[in-house]
Amino acid sequence: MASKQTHFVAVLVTLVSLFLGLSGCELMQPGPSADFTISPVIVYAGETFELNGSLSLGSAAIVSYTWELGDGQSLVGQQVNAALSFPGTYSVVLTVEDANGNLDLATQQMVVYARTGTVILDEDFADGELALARWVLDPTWASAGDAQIDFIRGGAGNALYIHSAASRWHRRYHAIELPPLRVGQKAVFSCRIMTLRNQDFHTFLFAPGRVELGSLVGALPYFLFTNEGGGSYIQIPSTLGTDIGHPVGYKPDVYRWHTYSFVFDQDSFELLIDDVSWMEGPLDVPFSDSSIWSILIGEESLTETCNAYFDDIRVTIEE
Ligand SMILES: [Ca+2]
Repeated sequence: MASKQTHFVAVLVTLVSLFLGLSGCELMQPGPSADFTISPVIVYAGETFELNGSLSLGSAAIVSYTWELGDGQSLVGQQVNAALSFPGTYSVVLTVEDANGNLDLATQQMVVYARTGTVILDEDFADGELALARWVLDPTWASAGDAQIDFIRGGAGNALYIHSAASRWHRRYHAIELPPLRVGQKAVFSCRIMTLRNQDFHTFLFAPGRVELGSLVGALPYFLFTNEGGGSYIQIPSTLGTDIGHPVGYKPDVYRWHTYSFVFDQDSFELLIDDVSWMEGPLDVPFSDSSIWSILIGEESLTETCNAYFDDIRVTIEE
C-alpha cells in the first residue's frame, strides 16, 4: 500500500509538474517586441524618409505594422516611405501585432529640420497700409497713429515709419515659428533701420526673439539704440535690462539705412551692423527652448522718442 500511495503521489507530482511546465512553455512564448529605424538620420521637411520595422521580433509571426507619424498621418506596412510637411519634433509610434493578437508598440522622437536657405519671414511693406495689420501694435503705451507706412524713393519703397512721442512705448510685433536648428545651422534675424534726427531724443528697438510680449523671460538678446547714457545697448533679457555692451556709441547718423542682424545658433549670438560683427556671446537660454517667437520693433523707452523707419525685416535659416 505504502508503495502504491508513493507511486500515486509521484504521478500527481509529475502531472502537476507537467502542467506547470506547459504553462511555463506558454510564458516562454511572449508577445511581439516592436522596434524600428528611421533613415536618413537627418530628416528635412517635405522630404521622403523611410520607416523600417523589421527589427521587431516575435515568437509568433508579426502580421501587421501600423505607424502613427504624430501629425495625423497613419501608415501600414513593415517598411514605409513618409514625409512630414513642417519642421518640428514628432513622436513616431509603431504598433505591431502578432498572429496571436498580441500587440506591442515602440516610440521614437524624430526631429524634422528646415533646409538651409529657408526664408521664414521677408517683410518689405510692399503692400502699404495692409502691412500694419501684420505688425500688431502693443497698445500698452502707444497709439496706432504713432506709426504709418511711407513711400521712400531710392530703392526702399514702402517702409514702416514709427514716430512716437516721449511719453510712448511703441512696440509692434509679428509672431513667427522657427524650426529646430540642426547642428551647424543658424537663425538670422535682420532689419534695416533709418533714424531721423529731427528732434533731440530718439531711440529704436530691434528685439528678434520674445517668447511673451510682456515678459523678458526666455527672450533672446536685443538691441536698443538710445542717446540716453550715450549709446546703444545689447541686453540679455534674463538679467532684465542689464546691458552687456555698447557696441555703437551715440553718434546720430541720420537719413541713412543701417542693417542690424542677429545671428543665433543653439547657444550663442552675434550682432552685426552693416555686415560688420560688433559683438558676440553665449545665450543664457538655449535657442531651441521655444519655437514660437515674436519679433519686436519700435522703442522701449519712455523718456525718449522714436523717429525711425524700419524695412526689410528678414528671418532666414543659414549655415
Ligand atoms: Ca520696403
